[in-house]
Amino acid sequence: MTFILGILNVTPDSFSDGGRFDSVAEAVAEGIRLRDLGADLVDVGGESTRPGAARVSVEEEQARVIPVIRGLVAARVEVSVDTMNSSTALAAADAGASIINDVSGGLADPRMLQVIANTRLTYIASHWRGPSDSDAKYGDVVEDVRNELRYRLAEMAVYGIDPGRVILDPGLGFAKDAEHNWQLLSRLEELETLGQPLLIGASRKRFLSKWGTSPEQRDPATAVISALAAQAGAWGVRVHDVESTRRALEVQAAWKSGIAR
Ligand code: PMM
Repeated sequence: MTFILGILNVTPDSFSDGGRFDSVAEAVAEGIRLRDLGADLVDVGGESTRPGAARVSVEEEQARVIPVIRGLVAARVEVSVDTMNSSTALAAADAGASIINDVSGGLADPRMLQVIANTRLTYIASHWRGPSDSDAKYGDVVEDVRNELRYRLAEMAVYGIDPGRVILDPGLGFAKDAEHNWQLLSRLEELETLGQPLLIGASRKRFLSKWGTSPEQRDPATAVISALAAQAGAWGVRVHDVESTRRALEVQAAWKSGIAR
């Protein structure tokens, strides 16, 4: 089974759905809607991680996400928090989040891995090379990403983080151009040799612009990637449009098992 993480960005500047919510109640209602549509987890983010986005203060980030996480947890929605900040990770854990999703894989905040070690939560660590697009230089991108993720795992081990609760993510679009992203997707099995579950975050990203000029128009391409990622054994997919991905995963499951449930 492949998990669906439904994206709930409570940021004014995220590229695809920023600035949609005027209140905590609206954001919580949207998270519940994503769960009801089939999201296994709702991934709450308060700081746009899009390359080149302005950083917000940790206080501002927490003011955005913590009340929403509390509201979702009260409604029995499983929550992951999309943050690069250890203090936000800690506050989210206190508020009831079950997963910390860190696009920097522990590189942005030197205290993150210690917090992950202490909280014992599941940790999603992405491949990352810094906040800008300018580091997209690779020999063989799949080899390089695999080696850099392996190095992150080794660092986690230093903190005593059990690999059994670590999910890895190739970080599509983070210091990667379209060709890099497609290489990573088409050779996903090489990343699987790291022995960790994999999360794929392709939803509405610019490398899909060939199949949709606006972010929403990229949802069909995103759903196809969800199905193919599932077929390749991915642990999860992080998407904006939960419904189309849920349907795609149902079709993939029928294909794989020979039974439509
Ligand atoms: N991409 C974005 C944000 N968070 N988290 C994970 N684990 N993987 C991703 O690929 C990822 C992420 C950027 O997209 P957004 O602005 O639509 O949230």
